[in-house]
Amino acid sequence: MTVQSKISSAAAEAAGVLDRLGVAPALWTGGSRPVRSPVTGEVMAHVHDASPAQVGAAIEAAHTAFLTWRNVPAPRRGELVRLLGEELRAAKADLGALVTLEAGKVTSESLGEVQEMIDICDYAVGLSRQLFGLTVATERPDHRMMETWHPLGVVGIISAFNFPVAVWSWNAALAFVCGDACVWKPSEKTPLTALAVQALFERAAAKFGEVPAGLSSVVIGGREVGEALVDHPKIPLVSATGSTAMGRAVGPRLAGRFARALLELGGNNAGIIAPSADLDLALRGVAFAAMGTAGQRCTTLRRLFVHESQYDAFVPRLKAAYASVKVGDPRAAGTLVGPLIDEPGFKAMQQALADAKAAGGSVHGGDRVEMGEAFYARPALVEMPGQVEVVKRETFAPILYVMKYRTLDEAIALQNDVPQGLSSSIFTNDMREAELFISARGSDCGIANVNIGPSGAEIGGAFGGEKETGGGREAGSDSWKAYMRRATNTLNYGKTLPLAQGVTFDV
Ligand code: UN1
Repeated sequence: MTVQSKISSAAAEAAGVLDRLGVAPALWTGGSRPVRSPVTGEVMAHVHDASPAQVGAAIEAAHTAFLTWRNVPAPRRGELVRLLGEELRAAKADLGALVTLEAGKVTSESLGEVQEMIDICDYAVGLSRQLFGLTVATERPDHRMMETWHPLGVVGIISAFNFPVAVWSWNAALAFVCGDACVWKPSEKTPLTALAVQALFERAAAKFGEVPAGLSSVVIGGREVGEALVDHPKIPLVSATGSTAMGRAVGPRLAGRFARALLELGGNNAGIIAPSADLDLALRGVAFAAMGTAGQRCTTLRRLFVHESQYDAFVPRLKAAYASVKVGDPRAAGTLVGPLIDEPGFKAMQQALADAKAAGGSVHGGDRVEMGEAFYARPALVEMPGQVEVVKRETFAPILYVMKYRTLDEAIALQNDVPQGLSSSIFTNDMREAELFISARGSDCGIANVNIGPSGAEIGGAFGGEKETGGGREAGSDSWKAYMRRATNTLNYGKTLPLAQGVTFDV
């Protein structure tokens, strides 16, 4: 197949998928913003940026929708999310194909991303009957004290290209059952999947029958659209996923107006291969975590600390896996590593490799794989003499820095000695090492795993990290609390008015 015929097939495939998913052609043709497929480099569509007036109108409509939606009983709100999950199940193959075309993920990972959406919908449906607060013992007779959780308002969602649809669903599925409305600014690089998800939401809403207009909307555009969400007084919570630089801009602006920020920023995730590690298992865990999604997950494994006793047994096997992995069209069977998102992504990778070399690293792989206008690269394994500056910085590309360690305390200190704190893992069969790693003096990350890599989390746990990762928690556990406001209620069913702390105030 020539490059040209591959290109046209990508654009044609996108058109077919958008049509089947019910996205009106007017939404993805004739606009000023071209949408390129990283698979072929070809322009697939031209979407329309939202004007400031349109963004404002979407937020106002969402706020009006919220005023109605908050009165709908939560289990009934769950029914909308159940219907959304059904639409996603029916559209899984098509939406997965569009994720591949727009974000460049291999088919299995794109389907996994849609599955993650389905999973969070199922989770949110159950949650819609469990948004409970505590009843607390009160010090006063004939009193009751309790907490109630109420809908919060409009949630602004800013998402990144690498999980173009799942991240929206982690936020939106919870927000909808919590009684909130959502306005979504997808990455400029992946607006088509957002339009497709909005079309599926509208199908679910039509089946539900009484969803207020504007409960969910998509606003496409650049930084200024994100800023409009961040600055709008009718948005009490912005959930933003992306770079630490983005978070640094968003966080203080939200703080300035006392709005909530749920930040999901950079990761620089490590793995430790301990003396007792099962090397077969570790090899598979490291390969997926470091090379999967072409190194473009926030949870991607970027730093590997191998015990000196295992280095010569493990690292050559890992190098062989790097050399054998199939890089290419993510739609093709057998491909494990698809393209980088774009040219700046490829250049950042090459720059990091040059910096690593200059710092004494020995680079294996990392070369460009020629595929027309698109940017494919072989994943790179870099043996480093130590954890120098380039290793401490997050480069969103398939680069794994490998280093030796002697003691576990040293490995844990190295793993924690980066600005980011998202995910981490240890491969060990020593129970003491495993427990130490996840203890208070172990990993300082929001996610700490044993005998699995740092990526590929399930939705049931709270997802997020510490330090420059931003501190936010999304998806499972009690993450839903970010999308609601808590009221503490004290009720007096007696005939006297005892004051707390024994205070007297007799009039
Ligand atoms: C991200 O990389 O932006 O744990 C999110 C994982 C996925 C989510 C990653 N469930 O790798």
